[in-house]
Amino acid sequence: MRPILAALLFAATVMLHAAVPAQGLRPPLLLTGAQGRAGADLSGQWTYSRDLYRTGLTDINGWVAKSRMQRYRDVDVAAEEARGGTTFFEFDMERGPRMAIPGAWNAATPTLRYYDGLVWFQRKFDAQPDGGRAFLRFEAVNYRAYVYLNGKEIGRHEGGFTPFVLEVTDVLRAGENWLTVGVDSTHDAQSIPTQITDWDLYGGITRPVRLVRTPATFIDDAALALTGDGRITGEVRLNGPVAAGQRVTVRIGALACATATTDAAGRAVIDIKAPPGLERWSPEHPKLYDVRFAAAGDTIADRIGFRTIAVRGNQILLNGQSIFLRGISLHEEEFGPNPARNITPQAARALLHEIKHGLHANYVRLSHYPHSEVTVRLADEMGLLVWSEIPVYWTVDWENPAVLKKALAMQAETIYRDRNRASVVLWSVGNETPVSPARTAFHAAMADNVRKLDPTRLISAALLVERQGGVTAIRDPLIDKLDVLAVNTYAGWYGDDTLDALPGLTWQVPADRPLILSEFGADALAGHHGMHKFGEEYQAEYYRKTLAMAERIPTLRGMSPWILKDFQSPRREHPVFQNGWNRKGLMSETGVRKEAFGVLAEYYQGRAANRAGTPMSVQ
Ligand code: GCB
Repeated sequence: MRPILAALLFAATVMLHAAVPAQGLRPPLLLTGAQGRAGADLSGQWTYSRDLYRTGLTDINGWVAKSRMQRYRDVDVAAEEARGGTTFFEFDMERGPRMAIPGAWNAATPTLRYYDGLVWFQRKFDAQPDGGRAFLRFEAVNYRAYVYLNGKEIGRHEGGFTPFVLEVTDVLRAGENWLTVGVDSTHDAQSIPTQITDWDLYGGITRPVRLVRTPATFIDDAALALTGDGRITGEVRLNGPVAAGQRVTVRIGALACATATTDAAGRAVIDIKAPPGLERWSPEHPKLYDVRFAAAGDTIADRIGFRTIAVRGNQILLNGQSIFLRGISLHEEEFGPNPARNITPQAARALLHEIKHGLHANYVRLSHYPHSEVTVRLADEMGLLVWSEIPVYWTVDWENPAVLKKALAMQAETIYRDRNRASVVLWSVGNETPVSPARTAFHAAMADNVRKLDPTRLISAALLVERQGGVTAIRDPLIDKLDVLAVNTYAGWYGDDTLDALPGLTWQVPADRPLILSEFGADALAGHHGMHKFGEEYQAEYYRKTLAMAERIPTLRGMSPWILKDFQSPRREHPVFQNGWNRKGLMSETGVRKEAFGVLAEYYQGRAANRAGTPMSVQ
């Protein structure tokens, strides 16, 4: 495209996207700290009913769904049938098969392995009125959720990896309640991501669902962060009839206590000088404080670490000190032959333990979507810095303002969920998106929005690179919006480079910006040996040579090679080596370390002992 035309198109798309309001992205309800509140965990056995043609939502010809198909109806099918008469049903949630929730249906039964569509889930639970308010909080439903309680629709949500909260105070009844959720895993040209990715479908209610009880006026959200100029700032938001004019108290361990008063909107601003004894959170010293927020008779607790993250020239500074990010990428998949994306504390710990103590890493890229809250909290506790991203991956519908709106909403849901997590230092706004004016405007709108929502963290994106001969360069106008540049590079795996050529490749990157290799990797089948593709020795040598190449990039400040563990992907169907698994893991799906694991572990051990940013030799 001619440059002038491209510039005009870019300007037009920026204007188009500028029409999307940056305000109002705060989810209406957050229930920060929900896990510690009264209520009930609705995990367990739910019944389900497949609905490939979506007849429970819409009938043929676009007509209203037939009542005999509406899975969410508040009806005892067996009792109705016993009564006889003309009525009949083509479902019965009560007598349907059962599935453990949370967990993806693809792992639950072979008949659902590649099912991509609508499934209805139902679970009954008992409740008693307590004079307060009641909510349902879903940590993640992949990809669209239609939620009904006692036959009434209470809300919908789109986006497979972020939480949402629905109020059910007026629908909840004393005694037995019927919760029905339609889960549609289908992605389309306007979804995020679209239909094709390099990971598995994982449809379902993949994270916990909780019934949460609160007083009439309650603390909906509370956040605190350490600023670069030595202050602890944040906010507390109340929701309810007496939210305004309330005294708010915030206690940070035994170290500090701050007070403030809510304004007419129920919001109080916290801003105190960081107490002198405040210990900074870092991977080596992951200090978390017990923080209690109290207002209007309500209390919530959190465990919060305090640290600063900044960029100066081509350095990344954690608590003012230059740091090298010794990382690895991770998909949300537990170890085992048939993962269900059910990230229990044990499953998360097994993964992060390998990263922290096996690889000697201090950083993890949680790709390619927001991971479970369990994982992010554990990263706080164990001391791992986190890159967080939403699945604006490869190509989405860049020109469509409705899609941008979805991306902004997902990003906001992630930021509001995780802004108390000291581990999260980088928000990424995209992965390997091909440069075009519309795409750059889309990402620019995302980056501007992230900056507004969270000025305390850094912005990045995993960019594509351009290769000319032996020279790799970043030619992407998006870099103006980023704090940290990041690129994915696969020379020596994809393409024609021999491994011996890798250390000689040169990089043309800005001298005054920090760079991260957000991905590099090669497939190997655990136990398969040889200096050829899919052999463990080839993968190990690929790592040695790529690390040697990386050492020659003077602005390199970190890396997150692809990837800790083999993961399921319908794109990968070599019948000998892959069988539905992307084999770029340093470990097999069941946790067997490949030879390359040791190469990276040794490199990181050396790096950890070395001063940050100093190049070191690779054997
Ligand atoms: C990439 C993608 C990642 C893929 C990987 C691969 O660049 O970001 O999602 O899985 O390459 O294995 O090709």
